[in-house]
Amino acid sequence: MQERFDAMLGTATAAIAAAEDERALRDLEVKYLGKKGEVTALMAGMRDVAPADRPAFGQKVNALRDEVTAAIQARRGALEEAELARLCEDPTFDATLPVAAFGGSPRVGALHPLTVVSRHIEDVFRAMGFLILDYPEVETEFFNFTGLNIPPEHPARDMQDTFWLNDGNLLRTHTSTGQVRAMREYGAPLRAIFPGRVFRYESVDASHEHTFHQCEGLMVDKSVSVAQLIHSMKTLLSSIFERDVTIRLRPGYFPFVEPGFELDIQCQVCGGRGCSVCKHSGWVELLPCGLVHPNVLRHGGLDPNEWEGWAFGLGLSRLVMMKYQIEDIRHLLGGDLRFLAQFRQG
Ligand code: FA5
Repeated sequence: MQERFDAMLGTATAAIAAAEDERALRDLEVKYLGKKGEVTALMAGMRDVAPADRPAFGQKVNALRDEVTAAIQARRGALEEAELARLCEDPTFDATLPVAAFGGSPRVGALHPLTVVSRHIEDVFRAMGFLILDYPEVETEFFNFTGLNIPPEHPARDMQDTFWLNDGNLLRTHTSTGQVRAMREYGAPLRAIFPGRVFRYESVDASHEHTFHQCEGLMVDKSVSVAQLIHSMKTLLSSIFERDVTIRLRPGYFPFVEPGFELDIQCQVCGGRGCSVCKHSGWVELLPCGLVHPNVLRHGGLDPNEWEGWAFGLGLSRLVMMKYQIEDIRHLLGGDLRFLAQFRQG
């Protein structure tokens, strides 16, 4: 019996060592280790062996199978190395080409959920005649604070902890920076949204990031109303959630609006029962808004006796969390591809 096994091992290892490519190696793998392979057939012959000899027989077949497997692996490694060496010598080989060029399937990327929702918002507002504007992330103190009726020493500056830069500029703490910029750039009447990234020096938890996204909206016209504002917000939120959502308005203080409101949305992650996202309150603060303060219109170069405006500052990151039931804001910018792959469409 031992001679028979040795002979088979000898033939198999010689053939494996001589295999010139992966295809030949795979044929040998099937020939010896496949379901109907020669080593597998030996195991099937166990029933013809005397019961007392079966354990020894089984061990020998296993050892033979292990040796053949090891020989195949070694040869496969050698073939791969040789192929790599050949490619490295080949001046036409481009290591940056997608895997598909070599017959594999390329990893398909996905739009980030923030991009998906941001584009959705842009579509809704574009249909209502709004411009989509993009303003700098590094801002002057004027556009972030003073122009928004928050002069130096005003306590409201402490409402948003700020990353100050050495040159006196700052990382914008909100997208409201676009309000005065847009008024100066386009005058009135004006309808615009400015989605973008904002930064705050604050501690991070499930619903707070130091870097997150907002989308500001601004409408300036001869006569505007809170009813219009609420209608636009309802239109937006129903479109995003593809159903009627429950919202509530509370009075809110922001120096750049008067009156100011906080629009909360019932937590879509827990359905209002309470979870880490809504801090167990059932509501998520999503969208402060209000009528533009006359001083802000003035800073924008507009006469408050002639023009009125409303504005909102949507917490885009929180909206994305609500829409996709993401329980922790840190997933959004965490860069984990397993998280992002879940948003692949099609
Ligand atoms: C503002 O940023 C105002 N500029 C909004 C505004 C615009 C008011 C126009 C009136 C008129 P606030 O600091 O509350 O307000 O932030 C707005 C939204 O951003 C919040 O409702 C919340 O959804 C989101 N947000 C605030 N801080 C964070 C944070 N650390 N992480 C994630 N989202 C946040």
